[in-house]
Amino acid sequence: MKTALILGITGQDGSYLAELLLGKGYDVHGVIRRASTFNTVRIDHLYRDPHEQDVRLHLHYGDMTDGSRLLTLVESIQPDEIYNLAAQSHVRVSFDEPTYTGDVTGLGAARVLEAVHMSGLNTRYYQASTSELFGSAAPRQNEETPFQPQSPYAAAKLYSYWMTRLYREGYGLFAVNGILFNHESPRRGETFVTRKITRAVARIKAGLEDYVYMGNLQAKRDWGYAPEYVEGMWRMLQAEEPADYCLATGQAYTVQDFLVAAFEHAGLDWEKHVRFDERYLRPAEVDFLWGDPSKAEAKLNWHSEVTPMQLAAMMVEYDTKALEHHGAHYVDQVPLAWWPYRVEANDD
Ligand code: NAP
Ligand code: F7E
Repeated sequence: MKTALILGITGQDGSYLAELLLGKGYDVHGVIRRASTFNTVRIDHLYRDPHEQDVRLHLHYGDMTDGSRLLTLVESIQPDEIYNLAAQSHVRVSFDEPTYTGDVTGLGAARVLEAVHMSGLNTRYYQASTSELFGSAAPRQNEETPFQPQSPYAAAKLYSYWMTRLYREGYGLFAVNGILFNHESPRRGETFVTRKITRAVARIKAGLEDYVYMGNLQAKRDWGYAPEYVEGMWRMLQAEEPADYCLATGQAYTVQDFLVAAFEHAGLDWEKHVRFDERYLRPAEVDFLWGDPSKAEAKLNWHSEVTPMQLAAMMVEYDTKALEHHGAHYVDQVPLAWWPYRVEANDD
């Protein structure tokens, strides 16, 4: 049985990855942050009382800013694989909190890499790199495209990308960068654009709200389905040699395309309900991310199935059901386990 340590286990990707690894028989350790309220809603369905027999999910308090704690965890858990998914991951917020983002998202990765190096273990390391690294570089982007970051978040991720390569090339660590294009799901954080739209559609449809206020609708993104992307992360760590890979659907749409599809799926006219608010603009924008996943397809046999437009429909369905089942005030606390892991592939 292998042992994995997931940093960022309470996030969208961390929760799907924990499910995937538990399903494969791993012992899974996850780091959670101490908070005054419970912040484990995405993994509550996986949690079992530690007093029971054969529990394989273990949670530990820790923080990416606390290097000594990270070293203690690595040395005591002795993981075969570490997935570093922990980050202040919101691009717009990174302009408000640039140095905090640099500390957690950039230096945090260096702390984990150094902990692995100091421990002398043969742990394999996955770094959650991002298509935001490409920034203003012209599409389609792949592993050879030069980076042109456009935000404090992307600059922090650029540092963690290069530290991962440095520990691979300098110290021989099995350390890889997954350069993932946007990936979404019903578990997506509520302030990222897809989930903001699908939650708003559900609430407008239910008569709870009339309008949603949006920023730049002309940005283009390549949106995939998060459970498929965590499978790709795992495949990167099972490869014979460490290497960096892009994961993407290869399809790009504007924010407006996604928005129109979401409203139409609910039978609503988007133009009656969408208003502009400049507070959602960014000091620098990433206009066009469109990924080329050929390398991952050829070397990892990884393929995306769910298209961006199917994703829009799926997320509207989820948010609508969540409102019906749990009411307006409980929409963020619905159990997520019942949502199907995979959807049937339909035409757009
Ligand atoms: P997410 O939902 O925002 O989850 C981020 C995770 O990091 C959460 O578990 C969060 O804990 C944890 N975290 C934040 N600050 C921390 C700190 N100081 N110490 C310890 N943990 C901390 O992000 P995601 O969408 O799952 O993405 C996973 C990773 O992939 C992130 O690194 C993100 O930057 C990167 N990425 C995401 C995408 C995408 O489209 N989703 C694309 C490319 C790369 P709390 O729950 O306590 O906040
Ligand atoms: O914005 C535009 C916004 O916040 C997408 C993170 O997971 O993916 C994510 O970063 C686009 C941008 O994601 C609103 O200006 C318009 O052009 O959903 P988002 P992101 O910035 O692409 C990358 C790959 C990551 O690595 C990040 O961690 O949508 N947009 N109006 C809006 N965006 C938001 N959030 N809210 C709006 O009202």
